Amino acid sequence: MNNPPPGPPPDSGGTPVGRRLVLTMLGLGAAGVAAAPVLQGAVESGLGAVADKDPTGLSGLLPNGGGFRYYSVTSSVPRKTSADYRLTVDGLVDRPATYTLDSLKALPQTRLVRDVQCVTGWRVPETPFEGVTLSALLDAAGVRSGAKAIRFTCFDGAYSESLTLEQARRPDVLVALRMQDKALAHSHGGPVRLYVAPMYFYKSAKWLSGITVTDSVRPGYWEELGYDVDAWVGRSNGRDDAPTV
Ligand SMILES: Nc1nc2c(c(=O)[nH]1)N[C@H]1C(S)=C(S)[C@@H](COP(=O)(O)O)O[C@H]1N2
Ligand SMILES: [Mo]
Repeated sequence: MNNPPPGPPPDSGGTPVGRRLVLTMLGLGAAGVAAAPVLQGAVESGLGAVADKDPTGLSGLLPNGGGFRYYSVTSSVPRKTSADYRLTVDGLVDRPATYTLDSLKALPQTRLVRDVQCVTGWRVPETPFEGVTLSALLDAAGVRSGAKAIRFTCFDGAYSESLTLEQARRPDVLVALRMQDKALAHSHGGPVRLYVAPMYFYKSAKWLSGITVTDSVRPGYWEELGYDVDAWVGRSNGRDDAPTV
């Protein structure tokens, strides 16, 4: 195992990442089950970021429907609807643009069914996501020569993410409007989140509001705290699925 990253892991309220964290999560299972119905109800009725009201981070380990856990780095996130949601595309592009939810819905939609994998160990198998490929939005904007990366920002006012331009152009990277064949719920980053299928789920920024084309990679929120910028599932953050020789 490599050295653990310096910051808290994306999902655990301050426990070191890695094998020790997984064991801790297993140990907390019974307490989590007992508390789950109330906390989960709070999340789903939209009372806000349960995890942030719980400094132990325990509620961050509770299931939030179908194996997902709810995460937000802020204590509350404004709600956006089709009336007031906006996504801007700017930076090193010829044609900066602002999309409404309806204008995103009007573009060709791609559906992917892949496993969701959080870096702390939980996984939701074969989860359908649907939306516009990021590459289509980049092509529409006209990426300028010299551009190397993308910075993503969120209307929670705090989270950010990054991809190289090459990663951003992959066909399995979506600006997602739907998950599990439903409109993306607020708690899952709706109305629009990023979905980076081949990488750990922290790359999939919720409440997406900005796509800025840049000349270099600027590490995102968790990446500033030690998580890998290239977050390929199974071969980053100290995991190595390569066969030993
Ligand atoms: N804006 C924002 N996006 C985010 C996060 C966050 O805290 N804020 N957490 C990340 C992490 S660590 C995970 S595992 C997933 C969780 O998504 P979910 O809440 O839909 O399960 O969102 C990712 N995107
Ligand atoms: Mo995560």
